Amino acid sequence: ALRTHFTGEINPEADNGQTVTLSGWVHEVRDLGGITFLVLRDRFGRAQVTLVKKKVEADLLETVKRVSRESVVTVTGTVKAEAKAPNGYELIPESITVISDAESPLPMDTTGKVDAELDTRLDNRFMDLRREEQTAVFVIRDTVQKAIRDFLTENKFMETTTSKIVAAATEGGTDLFPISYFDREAFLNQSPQLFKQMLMSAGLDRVYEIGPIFRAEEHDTRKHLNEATSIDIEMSFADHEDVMELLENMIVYIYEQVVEKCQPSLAVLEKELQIPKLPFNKYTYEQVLEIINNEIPEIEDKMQFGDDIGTQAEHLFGEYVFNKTGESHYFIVDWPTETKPFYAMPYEDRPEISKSFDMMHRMMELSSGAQRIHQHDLLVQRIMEKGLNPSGFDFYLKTFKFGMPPHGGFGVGAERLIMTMLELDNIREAVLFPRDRKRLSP
Ligand code: ATP
Ligand code: AMO
Repeated sequence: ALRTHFTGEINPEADNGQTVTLSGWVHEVRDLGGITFLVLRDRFGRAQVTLVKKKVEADLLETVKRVSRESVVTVTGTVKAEAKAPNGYELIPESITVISDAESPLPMDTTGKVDAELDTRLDNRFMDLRREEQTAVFVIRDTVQKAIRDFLTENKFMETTTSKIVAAATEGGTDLFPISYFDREAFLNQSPQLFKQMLMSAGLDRVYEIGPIFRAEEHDTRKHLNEATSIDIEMSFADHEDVMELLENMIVYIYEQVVEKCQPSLAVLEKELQIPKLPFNKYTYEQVLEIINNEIPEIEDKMQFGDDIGTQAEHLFGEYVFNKTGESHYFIVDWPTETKPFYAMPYEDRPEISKSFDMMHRMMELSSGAQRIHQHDLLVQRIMEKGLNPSGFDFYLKTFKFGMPPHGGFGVGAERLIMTMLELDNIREAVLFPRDRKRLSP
């Protein structure tokens, strides 16, 4: 076998004296004269292979001295408990095979001793991901996505997959990527919004999707991607309050699972997670305006009803909430109907505000959601008021004419969730192969 164990699976006491085979990358070779160490690295950590000059076969030592850093090797040897070694054990080798040589110089440093620029790292992402801090981010992301699936399955949600090639915009008309679709124009989908609502009419009742969304955002920021991953849910016979309750419970469950399952990765990143407290604080849009206008003097321009909450205001308000409550997560609810997409449900008694929310993290917006309009005629009216042509939405509007339950849902950006959880400086750190204004490869 090319491998009997991962490095992290070996128990110094229980496996002492056992013969095992490890495979991985040459993290480093330290030649101290009388003793040479080869540090082998795999996804789960590192193992020290120890070669004592007087005791080891000459050709084994020769192989180790010649092998270049980051080459792929297989080592079979005996486990020896050793308190001085990284995980409390070392491997006394019987055979060492170099399976694939790494050229030198390497395109970037993987030891963390040299700080590479983000661009260099992304250009050489395969190599960058060999750094344990980078591996840790994606180990945690894997746990987060599993936690979401478990949580939603437990709450009777069905995982669905909808098309990414579409004919219409959902989140406003400006930020679409057009593609050619035979002799017609089509677009990459900005959100599964219309599909997930149509599935409510189809009777699937509770659906979710974790999939790509495409947004032709022109700006180059630390929190925008042109291809992001959205965690979308839609639920029937529910209002915006039900949806918010599900969302805050989901976020807490995710944090709990990461704390429970990802301690080694959190330690690598030197992070201690604080599990958010339930229920999340709620501020109405109008309360936010009042606080911004009266209690946050750094914001010079007074805000008026209908204004969007800009980046600076969002940030300073996040600090305000954190200082007041000690919590990073909170909701802003009851947004002006005009600031939200056409599908958000206006309040019956105050149609200028809607049953909508943003879930915020101190650093940025994490999620938007709402109760949706489920009445056909009102929806048509809202589409027209947005300056859109209802005939482009026939396939969607039709599903509102033959029995549509009241429903609501949300979308959470997976990368923003990871970024805020791990306090990453740049959203690109949370994507394997990010797409931004300048980057189309790798
Ligand atoms: P030993 O008596 O175990 O051979 P040493 O103290 O005589 O060790 P060297 O053999 O020259 O020293 O080792 C050089 C360095 O490597 C020392 O700093 C030592 O602490 C360290 N070292 C020795 N053995 C191990 C081991 N098995 N794992 C990790 N570090 C070790
Ligand atoms: P919205 O447009 O707010 O809502 O998107 C939902 C969430 O997706 C993430 N997100 C992004 N992340 C990185 N880069 C981007 N360019 C980007 N754009 C969006 C954010 C955001 O909060 N259909 C609604 C959701 C719903 O109502 O169910 C929607 O798409 O975290």
